[in-house]
Amino acid sequence: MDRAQILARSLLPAAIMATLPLLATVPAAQHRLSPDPVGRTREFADQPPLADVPAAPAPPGPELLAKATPDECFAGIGEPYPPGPPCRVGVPKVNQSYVWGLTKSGDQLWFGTAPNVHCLTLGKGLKQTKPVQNDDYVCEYGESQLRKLNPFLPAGGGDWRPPDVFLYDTRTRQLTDKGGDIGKASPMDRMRRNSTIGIRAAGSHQGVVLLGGPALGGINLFAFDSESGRYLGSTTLSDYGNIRNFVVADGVLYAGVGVGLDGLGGGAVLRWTGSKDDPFRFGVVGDLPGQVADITAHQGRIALITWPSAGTQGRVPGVWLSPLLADGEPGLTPADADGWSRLWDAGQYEPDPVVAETYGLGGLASYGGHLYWGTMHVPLKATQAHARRYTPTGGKPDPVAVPNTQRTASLFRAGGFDPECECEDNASVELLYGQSKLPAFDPAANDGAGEWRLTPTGYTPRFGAAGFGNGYNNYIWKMVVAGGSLYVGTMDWSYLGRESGGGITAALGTADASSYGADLWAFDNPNEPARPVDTTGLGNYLNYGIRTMVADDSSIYLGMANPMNLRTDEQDDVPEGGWELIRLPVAALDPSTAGTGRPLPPGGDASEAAATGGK
Ligand SMILES: [Ca+2]
Ligand SMILES: [Ca+2]
Ligand SMILES: [Ca+2]
Repeated sequence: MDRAQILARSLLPAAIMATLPLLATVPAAQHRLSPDPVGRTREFADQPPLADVPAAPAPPGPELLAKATPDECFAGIGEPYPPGPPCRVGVPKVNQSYVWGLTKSGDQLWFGTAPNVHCLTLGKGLKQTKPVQNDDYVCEYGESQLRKLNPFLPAGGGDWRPPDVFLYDTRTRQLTDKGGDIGKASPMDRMRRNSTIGIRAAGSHQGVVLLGGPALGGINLFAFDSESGRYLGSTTLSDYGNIRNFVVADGVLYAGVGVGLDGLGGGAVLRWTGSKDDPFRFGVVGDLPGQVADITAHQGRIALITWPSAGTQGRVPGVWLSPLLADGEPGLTPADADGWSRLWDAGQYEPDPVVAETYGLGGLASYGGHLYWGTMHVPLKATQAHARRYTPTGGKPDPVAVPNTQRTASLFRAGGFDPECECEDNASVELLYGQSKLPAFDPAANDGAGEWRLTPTGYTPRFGAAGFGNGYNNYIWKMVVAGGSLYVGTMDWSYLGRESGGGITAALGTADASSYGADLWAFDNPNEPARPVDTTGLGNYLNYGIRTMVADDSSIYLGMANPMNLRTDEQDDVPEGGWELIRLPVAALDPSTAGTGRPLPPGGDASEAAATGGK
């Protein structure tokens, strides 16, 4: 056991560690950082440096800037990991699967990764911990070497590895590993990095970059000086259990967090009051009933969406608005913490109350005077919740629960805000892509045997069906406004779900091989349907999701989710697994017709449609 492991064990009683959701240990000794500082590029990446790209005509498609490289050799479930890569024994494996936190500071992109999230989600969220191996990925769970080293580690966390931290300079096109700086600073810094599930959030302000994620006993935060690149230190905020997004509004940096383990204690909004000299100062300016997922500025306020926590019944995720930033002292202050109002919740759309509690809300953006958000659905999570509620003693399972509980991501917006009001029930909510009816279970029907009924949601979609018409688009995951358009990134699990059959196919249709991979859609103005920008993972159909996006005047930078940890053969005709950082040039639209929204045509006021379409 190395020094950090001893330290971790001495600091944290095994009883506490065993209750932690995922990891309870420190570094896998075999973990190593990318040997290739620039990453590989694809054919389409053969372009001049950004500064030399002409403004017009619009440059071509996606460009791979950086990608995870294999970090381990794999010789079979439960087998020791052979030395390498390169691997004389076994095959190369790429453990880092998501760009989980991404922020832009000047020309720099700072990001952190997360390991084997697909395995962790199945293991923790769905309690599926039977080891699985196929051509795409392996989840070892309780058979992993990490678990053998630390038997108190929950099996669901066996595929965890310490996350990476990188800096990509868009001007010099250099990728620099910054995770090593953390490890070198002190044993405590190293222990924090090596006890962080993944770097799930990143933000930057006033020359300070903050990267953080859920960890042992709280959230861990790491700070860098964005001007010098110098590592500034780390801290653990033990009151919180999760952190997903930062936002800068009116010159102030805010973060949304979950209180307690997995947000079981609700959520909070933190205002950063730090500096380079003292980077970890925060005040609580929002007190929410659910853990905070995404957060954005909207019409003089902060808007956010919440997520459910495991085991919290009756806490349906919602959309919340802060008091006006300009009221009283500049920005949000602790006096605003109890002043947030709920704009909407998933129970206003989803007719089945058990399914509603399993919704996540994902993607959040302010565009054309409207607030946009989407829904997120972990496959089979609602099926499990249904079984837990109605057959808790392991009775006969509902044979049609699978098709009736699957959901595809829906996309909403709210408009018609009166900026002077307190906003509860004031804005009109409109469904853009979704369903007018969904199955809901009535447990009292059939003399208590229960019955599923197709039930009105109360909404009529303005533009189209859920998932932009693709049943396997299960997350609206991230949104960003760039070049006058609103870009919406999804998770599309059709590749993973292609052989599901049965109830999945009945609910979502047959997976379409021509659209494997994450979708990116764009609204060019608030009044027309979105157009598909790319529906095949931006050059790699194993990229099942667009997890993070940031933008500047000419480009969107996309952090991709790709958990196919055994897809490392560069000679075969299948693309490779592991996270990707991609640049997509955006053609700037005419600012007179977009950006803040094209002027509405006479009689075409979006809020009128919302008044008739929403509830
Ligand atoms: Ca204020
Ligand atoms: Ca797709
Ligand atoms: Ca390949």
